[in-house]
Amino acid sequence: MEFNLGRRIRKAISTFTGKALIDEKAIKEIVKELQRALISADVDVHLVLKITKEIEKDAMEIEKRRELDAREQIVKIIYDKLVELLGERYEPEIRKKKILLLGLYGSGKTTTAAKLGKFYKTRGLKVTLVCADVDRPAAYEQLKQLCSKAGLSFYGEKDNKNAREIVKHAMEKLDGFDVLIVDSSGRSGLDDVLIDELKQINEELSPDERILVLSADIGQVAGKQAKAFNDSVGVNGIIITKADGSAKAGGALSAANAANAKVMFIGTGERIEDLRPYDSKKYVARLLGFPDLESLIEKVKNIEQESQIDATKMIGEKLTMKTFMEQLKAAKKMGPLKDVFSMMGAPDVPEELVSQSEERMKKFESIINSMTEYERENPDAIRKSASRIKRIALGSGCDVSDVKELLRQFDMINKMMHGFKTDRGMRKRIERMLKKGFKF
Ligand SMILES: Nc1nc2c(ncn2[C@@H]2O[C@H](COP(=O)(O)OP(=O)(O)OP(=O)(O)O)[C@@H](O)[C@H]2O)c(=O)[nH]1
Ligand SMILES: [Mg+2]
Repeated sequence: MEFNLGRRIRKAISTFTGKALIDEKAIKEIVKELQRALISADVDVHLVLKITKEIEKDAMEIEKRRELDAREQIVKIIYDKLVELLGERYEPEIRKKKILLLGLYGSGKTTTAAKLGKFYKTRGLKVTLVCADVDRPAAYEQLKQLCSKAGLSFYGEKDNKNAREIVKHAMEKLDGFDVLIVDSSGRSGLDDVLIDELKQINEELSPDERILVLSADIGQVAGKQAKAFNDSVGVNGIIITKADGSAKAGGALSAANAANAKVMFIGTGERIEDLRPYDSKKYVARLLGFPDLESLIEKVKNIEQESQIDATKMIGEKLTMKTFMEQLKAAKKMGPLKDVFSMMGAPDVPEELVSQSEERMKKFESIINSMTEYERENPDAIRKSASRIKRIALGSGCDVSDVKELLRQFDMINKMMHGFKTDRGMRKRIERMLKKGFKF
């Protein structure tokens, strides 16, 4: 299923944006995952390597600049490259025209003829469908039924095996149509018989649009087929059908784009309404589950805010009583103790807990003031020595239990900070601990 591609890319992006730190490793990881996802959607390996290389290069440059919105910038690059890979946007002209649909067996020509007819009908044009499939016995009935279902006028000659004649008669007998859509025979391959028949219809009809109908499940072969049909009969563009049911739609769309075939519409279901003009931006947005790039970026921003930890400050720096106290002081200066928590990555501390903590903090500050320089750097030394604990308690006018409490809290925070380096879920654990009554 095509949503598989979407799901995999979405997952890769959310893993990436959820990282505490965007570094080379994180970029390499998402690039690898994108490669896997695209290759599994049958996108040509060379194309995959090309765009992922470009993504990697651009992302690495952003990483080097260490800008705050690196995540957003990188997600935007991925989005843009996917759009580039999948082609452009087609805007159908709403005007009088003659359309010839062609393609191999079962690609979806007849269904698409009806869908396309309905599309133009709902835009105010008078549409007639012509059955010029003289190969398959049931073709006449199939199109006729679809037409009556969609309220479209139909022309066909059940027993006539000459496609050119049918088209000729249709043109003679019908006037007053705005859009004439001709459904032609399928073949198992692009052989001389098919080419000849298409050329004949083409001469008779002189269509404004010759549209090749391709099924998404042929994947990257779509590129070769588009080229072959264009070389032999000439096509103006293609319609990719069954984009809803195939895991290879990405492969088909990207290959068509690489072969310079213009994707005009995509079919996304069996119902007559399931056809829409192609727009690679919308396609990617839908693939990723967002209506547009802006809303995707908005989401990324939120993830970023949720997980905002002052990672550069915390990581790599050994926590000592000194730095611990510096943080406490800084927080005091800044006012709300909430900032300390937010620096630890736990921004949503309940207010009551914070106000309760202020007093405790003052106590802690005086305890830390009673420590020697050595003790502040090596809290372990205090922990191991009952006499040090006693001396510090006395000096700060607190109880031994307060000193032990400080050590315990310090230890916890130290572990948490270590956890930030490796574990994003740690933040959740801190929050849980805080809710259970972890206090300063
Ligand atoms: N899910 C899905 N099914 C589609 C779509 N387009 C066509 N189909 C189905 O594909 C099958 C073949 O469609 P047709 O329209 O008969 O194909 P065709 O190219 O006219 O086939 P021949 O005339 O035999 O060459 C039918 O069962 C359609 O319902 C689509 O966009 N999505
Ligand atoms: Mg057909």
